[in-house]
Amino acid sequence: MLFKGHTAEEALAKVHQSLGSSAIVVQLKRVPSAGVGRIWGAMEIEAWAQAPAPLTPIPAAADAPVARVRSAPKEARTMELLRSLGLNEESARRVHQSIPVSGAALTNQEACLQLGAALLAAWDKGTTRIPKTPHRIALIGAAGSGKSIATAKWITIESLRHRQDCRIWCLDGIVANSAEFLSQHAELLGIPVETTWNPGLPPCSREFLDLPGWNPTDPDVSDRMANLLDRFEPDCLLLTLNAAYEASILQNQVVQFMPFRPHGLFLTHLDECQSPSKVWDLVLASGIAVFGTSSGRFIPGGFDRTGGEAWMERLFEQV
Ligand SMILES: Nc1nc2c(ncn2[C@@H]2O[C@H](COP(=O)(O)OP(=O)(O)OP(=O)(O)O)[C@@H](O)[C@H]2O)c(=O)[nH]1
Ligand SMILES: [Mg+2]
Repeated sequence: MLFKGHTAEEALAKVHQSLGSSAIVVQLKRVPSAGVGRIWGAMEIEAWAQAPAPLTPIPAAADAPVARVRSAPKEARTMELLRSLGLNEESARRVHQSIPVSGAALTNQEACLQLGAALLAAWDKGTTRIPKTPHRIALIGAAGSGKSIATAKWITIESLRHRQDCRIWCLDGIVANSAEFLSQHAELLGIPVETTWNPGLPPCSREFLDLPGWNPTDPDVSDRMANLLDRFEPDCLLLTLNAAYEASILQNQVVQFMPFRPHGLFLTHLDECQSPSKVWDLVLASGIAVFGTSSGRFIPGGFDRTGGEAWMERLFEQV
């Protein structure tokens, strides 16, 4: 049977409502919306699902609850698969918990589909605060994470490919913003660069804020940055992470920058590391999705907006 929803979560809720929590999703794909949303490119999720095969009773141990014994084959296969995907224990636990408990024994393919659906649902949930077309963009993160290079790529694309009028604010934190190359690059493109905050300027269709990186454990510098962000009022605030860093360092940066309430993640240095499990670990831990990626120093090359499906395919290619 076919079920549709605006998000994977919504489509799956309909599947479970109609076929029960042990329904097996056999295919999940994103398709152009059937309604008027198609005009502006809206997408929806199609889920093909079937009712589970009737259970063959499994003799239960005298002291074990029946439901647990019945779900054991599925539980074991799902956890086994999650580990083989390279996700860390915390992510595996989160994904596992989000899959409805079912007594049906699953084939590998069915278990993969259940997992894929759960991962996409988590990704979609993490995109709710990311606008489709951002207007006021700020990349924040630790020093040297690749914010200014990514911003230079982004303004080039907005200005030359999309013909948008852009402005860039290159502001100092407590330390001076040393991204000279960004100002020079913007000037080459004819994009105005502001180095002091001036709210009286007429708005542009795309405004970018470039700040030097900082360590959020320093309260003074964090206050200053929070103040600048409050004034700029970004509709797209992205925590920028160097994907080539150790997973534990990245997880730590996510925790430290969460109080700034980023809308999404932006990953740089994809030319040096493309580990899909690392990306999923970050999305699952932060609860926010990856808005885009940047790979390499060359401007404007290697700037991409990839969605959850692409990262899911990369994850499953490893198995
Ligand atoms: N290989 C590679 N190098 C990169 C990438 N992005 C940035 N870099 C390099 O990383 C260094 C830091 O990049 P920036 O864009 O200046 O980093 P930043 O986050 O703006 O740094 P601060 O403003 O000092 O916090 C530079 O030497 C860049 O050339 C990337 O995707 N791949
Ligand atoms: Mg910079």
